[in-house]
Amino acid sequence: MAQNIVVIGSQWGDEGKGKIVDWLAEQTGGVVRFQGGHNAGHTLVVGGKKTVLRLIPSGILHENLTCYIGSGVVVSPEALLGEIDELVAAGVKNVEQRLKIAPTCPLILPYHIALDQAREASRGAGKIGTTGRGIGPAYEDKVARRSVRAGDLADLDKVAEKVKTNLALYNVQLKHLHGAQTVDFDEVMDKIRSFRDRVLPMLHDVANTLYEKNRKGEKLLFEGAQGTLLDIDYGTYPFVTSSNCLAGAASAGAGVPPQMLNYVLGIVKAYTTRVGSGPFPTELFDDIGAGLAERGHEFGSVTGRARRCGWFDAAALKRSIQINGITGMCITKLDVMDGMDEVKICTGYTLADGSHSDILPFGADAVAGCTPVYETMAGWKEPTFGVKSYDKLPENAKRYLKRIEEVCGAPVAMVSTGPDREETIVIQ
Ligand code: 2SA
Ligand code: MG
Repeated sequence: MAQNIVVIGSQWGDEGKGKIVDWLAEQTGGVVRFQGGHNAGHTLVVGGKKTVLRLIPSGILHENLTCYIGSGVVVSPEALLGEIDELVAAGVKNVEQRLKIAPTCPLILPYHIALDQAREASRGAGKIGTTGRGIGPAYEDKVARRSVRAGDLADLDKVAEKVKTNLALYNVQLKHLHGAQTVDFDEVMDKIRSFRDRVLPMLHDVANTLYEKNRKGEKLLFEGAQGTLLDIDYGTYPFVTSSNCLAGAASAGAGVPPQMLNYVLGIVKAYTTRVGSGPFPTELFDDIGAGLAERGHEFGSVTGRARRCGWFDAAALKRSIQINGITGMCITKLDVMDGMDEVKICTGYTLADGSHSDILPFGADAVAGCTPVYETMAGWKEPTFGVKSYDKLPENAKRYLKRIEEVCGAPVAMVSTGPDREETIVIQ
């Protein structure tokens, strides 16, 4: 029987999903993105060569594999074509032919980007720290039922009508609410005309193809973006992204029945990072945090922003394991913790009212009131970098992984010990 895997971020994103998706993709009949947009930054290293994917699924480097963008993704045609051109320039073959996009995907157009950036500027100190890619406004249009969807590109008159209506609404906001530059109708339409002929041939009934592939026994890989704690419903709202980043979102976002999601692989960084604003209970402001940032090269792969670093938060992971139904965890970047004298795991919090919780609460205000309760363990001096079998890991690293399993309540199925495809340990 086919076993389809959903790969999701279990923390605040940047857990290393891209590498794992690329690694697992080989044995599948397709990789599917189901939410987010080009705010994602999925880094793959193959044979020492680094590729950062933003919108295109992390299976595209496998030359015979078809990749799918499901309806839950907001698509910037400009970013998409730019990314395709970069891949082709790097020698990846038939990218455009191997990419299938659901016609129901809402498009990100220039006014979404203008709004995202103008709103962030107006928020001042309360800014969310968005990637400025227009993601939030594009999802707003979807929910408000006024998106220009990919399939609309077939009818330029219809597109023009929608763009006109949307600009009437947004230019007032841009000008009067934010004192920002308005967006010109003709410029938007010129842009749409410039990418239309390349986008239309990629449109495809993704839901039907995935269903049929599954029926024939082909395995599918669903690739999440961002992470559970950035989920629009269950994350540290309002410091979240504008989509559901949970495993369950793969069903609606790809257009497949939930029974098709057989295994949920939660990607879990061995410590914690966050980029953008919002509460982060285990954040470190000292040399230990700076050391993790430096050794882990913790900079946003889309925006280049420095990521905040902290200890492993098992109480946050517990939440993530419950709401995603994580079957197994893949622990990444364990090597970044090599050489530390001691390591800490947050097992719960003292809440603002003095009570104790062993699971992360919902929403930014409650999370901001969490003071972490730590367990301290001895670190390991021996390098784990590039280790390819579990037995060869240092004893203290194994103890750390075991303790994570116990506190979080899910098994460690894989360990990643370096950025390259090969630097991966499979446990079960
Ligand atoms: P947005 O742009 O509306 O989705 O931003 C809202 C919040 O979601 C966070 N967010 C991310 N967090 C981690 N990684 C992301 N992708 C890039 C990366 C980010 C980058 O892989 O490094 O390059 O800066 C990502 N995308 C969105 C964002 O920081 C806001 O907190
Ligand atoms: Mg990333």
